[in-house]
Amino acid sequence: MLKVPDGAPLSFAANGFLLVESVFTAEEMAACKTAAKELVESTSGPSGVHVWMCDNIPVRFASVSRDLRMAAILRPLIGPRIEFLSAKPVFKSPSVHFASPWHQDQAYWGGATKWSAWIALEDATTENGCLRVIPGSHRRKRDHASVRDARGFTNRVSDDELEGETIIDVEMKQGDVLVFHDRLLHSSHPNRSGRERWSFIPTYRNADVPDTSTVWNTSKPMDTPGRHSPTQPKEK
Ligand SMILES: O=C(O)CCC(=O)C(=O)O
Repeated sequence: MLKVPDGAPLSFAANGFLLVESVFTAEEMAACKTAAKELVESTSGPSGVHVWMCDNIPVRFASVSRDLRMAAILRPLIGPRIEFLSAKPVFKSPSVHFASPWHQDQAYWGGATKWSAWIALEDATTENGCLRVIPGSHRRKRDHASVRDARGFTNRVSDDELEGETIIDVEMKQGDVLVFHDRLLHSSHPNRSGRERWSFIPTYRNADVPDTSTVWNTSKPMDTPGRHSPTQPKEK
């Protein structure tokens, strides 16, 4: 039974993120990891981020993104009419030793607020590259430097600019979900575990709020009768 924390909207408004534990089962997450490895491991660049738009996302991952449990978590935060936009399997290879740099997703997207959900396909720890966040940082847009190197993530906030900020390491168990605002400053630890680390990050917006972002020209309503259940995927 899904347990959304009491006071979720207030906590999200204050912090810019919300952790919900035990949303998906170990079997669901293991099946997603196996599928993600087959589909994108060989094509993931050093950043490990692969993007699927909502009209070309494999069914298993569309189902997780639009699952009723996700809708139950997101509705109190976003409102009744949610649009699913896109999703990213994120692979931290054991042979890539750098951290994902600090950034706000809005620096890439612009436009109206988006909400993303970092879904732990396996346990995420400080050793294998869990997410790091700065509570309350969603209240202010930060300047990002434009950087082009082998690490990907072309918009970055440097570590020096974050002196004095409170940084939280978000260790998560397989199946936990961290919802976060697109202005939340986040990064992740390098993967020093010697093993891979997989996560999956769908992104959403409020269908009732006009959005000037040009990143998406497709979206799907969260609630579509007859969509697939993640426990009975039709295909990858
Ligand atoms: O999962 C990670 O390591 C970081 C991913 C990330 O920050 C992003 O895709 O915006």
